[in-house]
Amino acid sequence: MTVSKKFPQHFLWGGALAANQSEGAFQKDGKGLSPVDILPDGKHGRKDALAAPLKALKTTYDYYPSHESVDFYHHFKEDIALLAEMGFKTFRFSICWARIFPNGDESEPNEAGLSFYDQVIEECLSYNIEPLVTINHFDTPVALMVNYGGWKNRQLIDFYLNYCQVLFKRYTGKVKYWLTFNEINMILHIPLFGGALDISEESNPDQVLYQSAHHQLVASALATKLAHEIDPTFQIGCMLAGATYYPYSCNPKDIWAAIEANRTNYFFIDVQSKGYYPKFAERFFKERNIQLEIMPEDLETLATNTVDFISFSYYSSRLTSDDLSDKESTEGNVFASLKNPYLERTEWGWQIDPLGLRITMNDLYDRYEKPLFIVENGLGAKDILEADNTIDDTYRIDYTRNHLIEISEAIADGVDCLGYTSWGCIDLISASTGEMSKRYGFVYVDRDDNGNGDLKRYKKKSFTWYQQVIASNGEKL
Ligand code: BGP
Repeated sequence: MTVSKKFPQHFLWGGALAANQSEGAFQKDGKGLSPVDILPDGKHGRKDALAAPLKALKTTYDYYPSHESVDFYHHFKEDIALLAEMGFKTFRFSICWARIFPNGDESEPNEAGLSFYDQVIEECLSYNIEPLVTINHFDTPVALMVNYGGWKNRQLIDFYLNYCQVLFKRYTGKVKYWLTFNEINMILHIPLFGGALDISEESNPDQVLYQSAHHQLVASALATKLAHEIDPTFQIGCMLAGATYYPYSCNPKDIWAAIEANRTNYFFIDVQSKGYYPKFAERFFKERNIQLEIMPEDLETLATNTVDFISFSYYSSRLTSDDLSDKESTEGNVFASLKNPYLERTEWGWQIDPLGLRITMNDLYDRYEKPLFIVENGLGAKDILEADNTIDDTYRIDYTRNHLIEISEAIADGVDCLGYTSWGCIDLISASTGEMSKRYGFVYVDRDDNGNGDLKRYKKKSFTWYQQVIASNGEKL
């Protein structure tokens, strides 16, 4: 089946990776430890390690999936050539903070780390691929957690800005699109990834989480200011783990529960896009005994340095109710959702809801009226490499096509959408489970959950399909 849809002329088609899940080479060229480097895979206690990372740091595990990962560090030329062959207009990747500042607090950067990203960026530009850079994708150096307590410490704002300054100056004229923090709302759900935080011993974790979030929001605003001073053509985006919550029923109590759940996500983008804390935050903080320490200049900083565009990830809608006790739930992107009887689920239990993407896009655009960028979306599935080296991932083609159809519908609704980067365009390690077998890519990487495999790359069936989608600017879906 081929569907024809309309997309804007300069729509940025592409895909996304993140350093912490693809690079490997975890100690190469002076790199410091990243949060993911201290974690085992799911079978060996990843969940417990995420919940108490300082303890995990002192533990020795049999296997650390990130240490070699899919070794993008040594395969980037071959990988970017494959992306170019698919016709990518943009490539989203992240810079690993600990490659540039191994301990996070040095004043001078590590030249060897920078030279790696010089090469990645040059490689993209040589194919006319627009780099879309995430400055911090779950990647605050572990040393900042150990020595400063992570983002709960206000000093991290300065360390982050020093890091940003190095990147902005070095890549002016080469990189235009920047994202300050990947899925900034994830700090509430995976504090190690989101904020290099260990909250296992905290008496009021909410206080720590929201104080840390405040520091990141100020850091993001100051980075936006700095970016615009260094290069006024820079486009700075926030990044949300998106997806609208639906109410379980038309019971007004369920409607209210959904409003409240959505607000926990909007909270972040309200600050980054509107420039001030939403009114509902006052009551929310009071009821949870959260007292934010806000410096007098912070509110002005937030107000005058809002983002240029809003990016987000979307894997599935979410469902909630006033009474969760008698209802079945299912896995989702980090946090579980109630099971929606109208939706099918992936092998990992994530619900599949393409129309939910149109709904989320309309919600976000109605609320903020700024250009959107879908920077993560995709299907995590078990792929089979056949004896003839082919991979038939028709299910991934169907998933992606159905989501692209809804994006084009949202564009027809009037939403301004800059582009689409599908997640894990080359197979990589799953963030939540540490598995390799949860694959998202158009390119298969020969590696299994135990670290076996020769890392060879193979094109999946979806590779050719996506190539034709891009070549036709969405007219052949
Ligand atoms: C998002 C993260 C990504 C990515 C994705 C898929 O939350 O930004 O890093 O991993 O989810 O999740 P998983 O890898 O757990 O399947």
